[in-house]
Amino acid sequence: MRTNWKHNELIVIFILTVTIFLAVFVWGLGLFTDIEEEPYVSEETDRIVVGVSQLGSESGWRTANTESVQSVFTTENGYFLLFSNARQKQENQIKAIRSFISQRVDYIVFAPVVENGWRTVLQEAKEAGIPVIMMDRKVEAADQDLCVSWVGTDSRQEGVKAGRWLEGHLRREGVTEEEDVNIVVLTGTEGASSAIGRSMGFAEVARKHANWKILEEKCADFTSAKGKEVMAGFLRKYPDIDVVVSQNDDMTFGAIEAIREAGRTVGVYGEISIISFDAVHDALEMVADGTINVDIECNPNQGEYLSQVISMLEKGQEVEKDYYVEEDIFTIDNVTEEVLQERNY
Ligand code: GYE
Repeated sequence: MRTNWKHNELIVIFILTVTIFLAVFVWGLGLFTDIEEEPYVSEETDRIVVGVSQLGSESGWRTANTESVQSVFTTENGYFLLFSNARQKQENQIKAIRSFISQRVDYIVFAPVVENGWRTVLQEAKEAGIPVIMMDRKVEAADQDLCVSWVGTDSRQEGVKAGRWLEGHLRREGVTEEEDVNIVVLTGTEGASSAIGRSMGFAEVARKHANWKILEEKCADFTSAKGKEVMAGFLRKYPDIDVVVSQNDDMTFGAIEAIREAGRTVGVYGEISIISFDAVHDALEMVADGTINVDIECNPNQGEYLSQVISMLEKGQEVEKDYYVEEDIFTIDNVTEEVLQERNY
């Protein structure tokens, strides 16, 4: 009889232990749910909470852009930054934005990897009353009214600048309008506003010259590895390339490697002219030594502008729809030692 009791006691102890364990577990889950839904805002009322969705880290330019944002949205400047890197995937950006909304941040800043497909999530932000500011790239025109502002670079104008430089270059080289100029274009991420703008701007100028033959435009994703691969393909297909338009410096580095491996020469003293975009430090060194003919600057330092837009919104002031950062053009003639020293990206 006594042994039976012992057995029952054990069962009761076991059931109690399991119940307590389950209760603690469920309570713990509840805690996590709370963390997801309202973690920061209640504790951070004195600071401006900004959720930033960066599209990835595909290029030197992108790293500089991220650093610019992170150096501005700091505690010392009165901000609390939630930063998320989408690794080139739109679905990751949408997830990040939804999580910013559920955490009830004060502002959302995002660099849209592509133009299309944002309407639903932007509407959700609008309904939650959270202002969204685009950085660097844009969403498609029809959805831009769902964002309060944009800070970035004029990519169409950058394409036009590239075209105008080529016009001047060919004139200086004495190339007549009767001679064919064979051009290949390495484009950035498909559907990205910066790639679309650069193609459009360059095409506007190219259209005016019947002898400019754009042999092919191909996406190389703004990365060095892809730039090399696509350029190697172009070289196999087209024996007579005169000009490479490469929509960012990373692709240019890869393309130059491919050209050299194919036994051809580049730049001011070579056979194939190189037009690049971004003007990061390593590329400017290549402009200075004549490897790259021209680099159309694209300014990644957008953090300051973003913080100014936010402080205007905080004061209830009207903000512009578009804020353009300043940009230059670099050739062997104006990349001085000073320019190289100042370029910290
Ligand atoms: O040129 C490139 C980056 O969208 C302007 O994206 C930006 C471009 C930049 O990966 O290097």
